[in-house]
Amino acid sequence: MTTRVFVGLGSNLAEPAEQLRSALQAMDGLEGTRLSEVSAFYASDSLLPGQPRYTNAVAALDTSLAPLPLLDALQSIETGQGRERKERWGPRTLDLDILLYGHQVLDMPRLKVPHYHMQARAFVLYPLAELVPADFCLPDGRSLAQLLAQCPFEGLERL
Ligand code: A4P
Ligand code: MG
Repeated sequence: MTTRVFVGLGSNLAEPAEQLRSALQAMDGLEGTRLSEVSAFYASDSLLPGQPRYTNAVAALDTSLAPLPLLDALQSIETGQGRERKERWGPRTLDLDILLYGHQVLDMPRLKVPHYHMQARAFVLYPLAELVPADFCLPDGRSLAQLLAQCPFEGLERL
């Protein structure tokens, strides 16, 4: 049995679009996992001033990996692509966030799903909207349409 998972990809160092493409390929190669769909790539300013612009996208995976093994696998892809964890929110070659894992709500020390900031980030919500039906809802019942209405597209550049 597989679960539909949405992963947010972000990079603002070392050829961001290439980083995203490599990560998509790596995710498709994970055990029990198939990359099903990918959004367009989007550029936007960093939420922290003084950092390079980000490239972001969202991918839909179908995976038989349980949540924590999937997180481990995504973190090894980040590390494999040269991610160094120095400061929280620092510039990074690759950030892979589990946005949604089926309709599950997970509150573990290492893994919180839905991802804590996704409901207010245009660079997550607009690419996600490309991959789901118009009436899609988060596990807490909030509709994606409602979240999009509160989150202006302004500042996002579709690449
Ligand atoms: N963790 C908990 N829940 C999850 C989850 N659902 N998915 C834990 C992935 N990881 C999760 O993450 C820190 C820890 O969160 C992990 O060890 C994991 O156990 P991290 O990726 O090492 O740290 P981080 O990315 O620096 O922190 P965080 O809060 O994830 O930062 P964000 O939210 O990713 O923000 N501007 C633009 N335009 N685009 C961006 O992508 N990203 C950031 C970083 C800032 N500004 C940005 C962007
Ligand atoms: Mg992260």
